[in-house]
Amino acid sequence: MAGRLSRREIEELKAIFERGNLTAAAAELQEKLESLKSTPLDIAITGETGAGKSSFINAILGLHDDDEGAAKTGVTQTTMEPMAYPHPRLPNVKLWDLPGIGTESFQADKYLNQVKFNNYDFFIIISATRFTSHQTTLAREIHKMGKRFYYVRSKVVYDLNAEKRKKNFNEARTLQEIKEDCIKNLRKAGEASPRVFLLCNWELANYDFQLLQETLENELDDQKRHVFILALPNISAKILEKKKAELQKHISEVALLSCAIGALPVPGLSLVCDVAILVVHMKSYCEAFGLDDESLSRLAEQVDKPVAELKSVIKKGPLASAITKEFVLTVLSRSLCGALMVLEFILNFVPGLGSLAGGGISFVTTRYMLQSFLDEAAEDAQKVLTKALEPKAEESI
Ligand SMILES: Nc1nc2c(ncn2[C@@H]2O[C@H](COP(=O)(O)OP(=O)(O)O)[C@@H](O)[C@H]2O)c(=O)[nH]1
Ligand SMILES: [Mg+2]
Repeated sequence: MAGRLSRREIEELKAIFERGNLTAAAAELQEKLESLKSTPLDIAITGETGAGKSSFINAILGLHDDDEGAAKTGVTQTTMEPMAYPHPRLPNVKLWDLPGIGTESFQADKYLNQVKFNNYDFFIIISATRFTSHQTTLAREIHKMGKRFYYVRSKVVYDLNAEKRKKNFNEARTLQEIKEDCIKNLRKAGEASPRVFLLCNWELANYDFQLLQETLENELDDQKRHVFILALPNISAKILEKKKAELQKHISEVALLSCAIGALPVPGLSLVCDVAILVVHMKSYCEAFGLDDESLSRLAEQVDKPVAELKSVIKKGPLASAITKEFVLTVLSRSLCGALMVLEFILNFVPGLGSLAGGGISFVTTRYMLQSFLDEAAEDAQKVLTKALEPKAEESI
């Protein structure tokens, strides 16, 4: 049952009320949720000029090369200053376009000091060609400085196209050979377990992007993983599912906050609940899934389909901009019945919770509302993705 509370939730709910100090509990929860939102994640992108660093940054940020806030591609950066590209929705997530490593005078240790290596969570070395000595010294130096790096071989389509001319061409084998060559070279540079990923910046849904993303996720701590997942471009059903799971993890904290701040009665309804909290979180769910005008227009442009066509499959919820207090009140009155059923279930099955009265109701309502909204938004997002990836309808002559 969607509304079923876990033992942990019940314990947390009880603890808040037993402690009696709701203001302190609210402040604590607020701080926890805020710190999650403001967790910084700084990813350094380095490699030779022309390797595809700027294109990779745009692909991760879900931006077109010409979009505002996108990294300029096809231009040589002449300064030694790293350029920050904040995520369009999560400004604490930044991709750093580092200066190219190709110059003759390149010295890895100097370079790393100049770009302030300690500011980054990890490095991604991008290469579009065979392994070079600059890459080797850079990899070795990053390792020596105690930082992690991932090696990305971009533009693999070029390699595949070149190999295709040969008689016994086999795509999987060619990719494997490129990868093994990179691994061998990184081992020579002293990296015991090199992590190598082949990809094309224009086709992130293919090749090793998913593997790269999963490897990064596994190697980040909980808070950084949360922001990393939410920052991912909505290019696959799997990413959408992960976002949903990540948002779901924090619903009960938001619901606890709603009850701890001593939620007010909702006008016109026999309910207590913090409508403002619902507005903020529902909006952020939509934005995480790209269910906002800006993201949909960008997606429409990328897949060359009218935005109305993508919007036509959104059946459940409104877009981020339409989530207002009034909207939430309408949904609340509609789902009042569902929330109360859940409440009744809890009061009957969890002895001792009945006394929580208003706070308990607020917890249950908030949790129920967020859960149903998250389910619906995720469903809409999957439909939009399917529509976007569908082959274009034959144009009539
Ligand atoms: N085919 C292909 N071209 C790419 C890829 N990534 C970048 N490019 C192109 O390679 C050129 C250099 O890319 P850019 O991102 O500016 O490289 P940077 O100098 O490392 O920032 C540009 O013309 C890009 O459009 C890729 O994965 N595949
Ligand atoms: Mg560049």
